[in-house]
Amino acid sequence: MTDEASRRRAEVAAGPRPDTARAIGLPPAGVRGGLPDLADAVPGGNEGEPQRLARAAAALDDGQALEIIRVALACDATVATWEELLVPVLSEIGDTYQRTGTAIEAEHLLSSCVATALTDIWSSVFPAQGQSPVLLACAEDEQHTLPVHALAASLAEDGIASHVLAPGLPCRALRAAIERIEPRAVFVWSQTAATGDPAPLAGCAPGPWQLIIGGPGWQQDRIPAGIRLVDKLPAAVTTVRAAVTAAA
Ligand code: B12
Repeated sequence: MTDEASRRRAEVAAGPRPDTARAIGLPPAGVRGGLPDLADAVPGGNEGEPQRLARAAAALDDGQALEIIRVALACDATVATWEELLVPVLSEIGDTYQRTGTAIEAEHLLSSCVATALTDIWSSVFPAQGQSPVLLACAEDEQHTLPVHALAASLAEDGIASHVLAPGLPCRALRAAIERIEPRAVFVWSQTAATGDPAPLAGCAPGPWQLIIGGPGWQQDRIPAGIRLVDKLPAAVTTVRAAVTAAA
């Protein structure tokens, strides 16, 4: 961790800026407000980074939320930040929405902060000379893009550049992109059952590329031959990296 990253982590650990919370009529850190149960419900104790991030999202403090995420990404790899900080808070926001029908505004705010911070990482890496391209996309009509950004950022940390075509990419457009980019690895994400019919992907496999899919939406008993399903971000990184390395 750099000195600057340590300093920013200590500053962020001091908690959300009370002036921001007051300005939008919410109590400051440590006082329940906004979405009262959100920070308390995130597992892992009272005052960890996930709780601070949940509190910032609940207070609609995008500056603080983005800062917490950026500092975490500067201190740890994307995989660790995604699994230990972002997945718990996103999952709790989703659960809160399901339980109460609230938190949609916090969900939108946090999504945009997560996408911004991860895009900063993957968009700064360009394909090395002779490197096989990687294509990452969301299934048709799929609006949940954050796991694709997490994968792109994780690969970028390994020096692997990605073409990111998210959200929802119609299958025929995926096929057209594959033909144009000629990637060695293609990854497609489905978050919900509504976008998780894998049958149309049969038109995109097999080929000289490895087609990899991930996400809880996919109907696992209908996956066409030649397509590989992965269940976690680290497995997705390893599988994409192996496909790229094999092609080099
Ligand atoms: C952020 C979010 C949104 C944002 C997305 C913004 C964006 N740019 O991505 C917005 C606001 C657009 C949105 C919209 C909707 N959403 Co939404 N959303 C979420 C939320 C909070 C996080 C999504 C996410 O990134 N998940 C990824 C991680 C955090 O969660 P996970 O998939 O459970 O992770 C597991 C595995 O997938 C794996 N994993 C995690 N990361 C990775 C990465 C890779 C590469 C791999 C391989 C595996 C992997 O590990 C985890 C543990 O097993 C989820 C809650 C949730 N738990 O997912 C709801 C959730 C997915 N949404 C939901 C719903 C209902 C909707 C809407 C229909 C709401 C509406 N009424 O409009 C729309 C649908 C839009 C569409 N057509 O796609 C439901 C889906 C219910 C279902 N089972 O179908 C959820 C589960 C919330 C809930 N509990 O009700 N959403």
